[in-house]
Amino acid sequence: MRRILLLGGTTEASCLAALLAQAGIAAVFSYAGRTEAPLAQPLPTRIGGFGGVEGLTRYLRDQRIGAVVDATHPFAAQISRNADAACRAACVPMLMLRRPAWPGDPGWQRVPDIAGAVAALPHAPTGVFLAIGRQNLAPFAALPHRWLLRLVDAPEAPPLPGARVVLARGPFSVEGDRALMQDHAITHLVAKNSGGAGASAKLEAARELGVRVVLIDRPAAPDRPEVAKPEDALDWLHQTTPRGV
Ligand code: 3Y8
Ligand code: NAP
Repeated sequence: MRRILLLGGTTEASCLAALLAQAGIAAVFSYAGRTEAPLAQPLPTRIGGFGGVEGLTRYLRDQRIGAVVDATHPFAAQISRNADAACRAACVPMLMLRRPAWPGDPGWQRVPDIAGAVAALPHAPTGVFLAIGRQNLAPFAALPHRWLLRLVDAPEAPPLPGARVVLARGPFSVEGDRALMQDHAITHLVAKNSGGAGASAKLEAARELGVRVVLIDRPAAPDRPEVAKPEDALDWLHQTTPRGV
């Protein structure tokens, strides 16, 4: 039986890890190592990059990986491109486990990328909740707003001038996000169209408060079979890996 590589870092990846462990299926869970103390998984876990396409291809061959499930976040576009290329090179089947994007809401302003989100914000100073993590904050620095940031780990230096930082790891609640935005007199929310339940609370809270939402569309995904539910990924593994999994 050949092992499964599960590229994780999302709620769906954690759910699939539990299903694989319960089924006694040989699998390895992979984190990028973005956070100091990622959630423990019920599978053998590796943390850190593979070293690009070449490193991942070598990993697939050396570890005799039988199939890859890319359950990374919709905005983790680089790892998905790399996995697509490495799986082609190593002739390993690959499935995307990806939750559907949130459907449009007339009250939301959809933008294609971070630059679009910067351009969508007002010029006059106001309270803005940037709930997009830590990696894409620099482009907002030129704007005069009162920033509220939510990060997983404490930043070494203030990520934006005058920013208030909340340290929290989702999934989040509507009540919690509503109170957070009220306490900080937020008028605008910037979010990624991550989809899923783990990040949607802020959108519901914003709707209730009349906070304007700027929603960043997700990048294109590789052309691979895709499922939205962890149990459908398990079915795919049974059908795809020789002698079942
Ligand atoms: C390291 C693993 C689980 C997974 C939980 C999901 C839900 C909570 C919502 C807000 C939005 C944001 C951010 C977010 C969410 C889940 C999921 C999801 C958004 C952890 C995790 C890792 C990361 C990396 C981190 C990024 C950041 C993004 C915070 C673990 C908790 C904003 C994305 O400090 C940093 O460098 C953080 C970086 C990539 C985006 C960014 O660009 O900064 N996720 N998030 C994974 C790894 O090392 O491979 O630490 O336990 C996972 C989760 N984050 O099993 O319960 O499934 O989406 N993560 C976004 O969606 O906008 C928070 O605050 O409202
Ligand atoms: P990314 O930009 O797509 O990938 C950048 C590099 O990080 C990859 O080329 C790879 O390094 C490494 N990498 C990414 N995910 C990995 C994984 N699961 N296992 C091993 N290496 C990985 O990734 P990102 O957007 O920084 O996201 C990193 C992690 O955070 C992912 O696990 C993702 O699921 C999770 N996450 C991201 C977001 C988000 O908004 N981006 C939200 C929630 C969770 P090498 O080239 O060296 O192999």
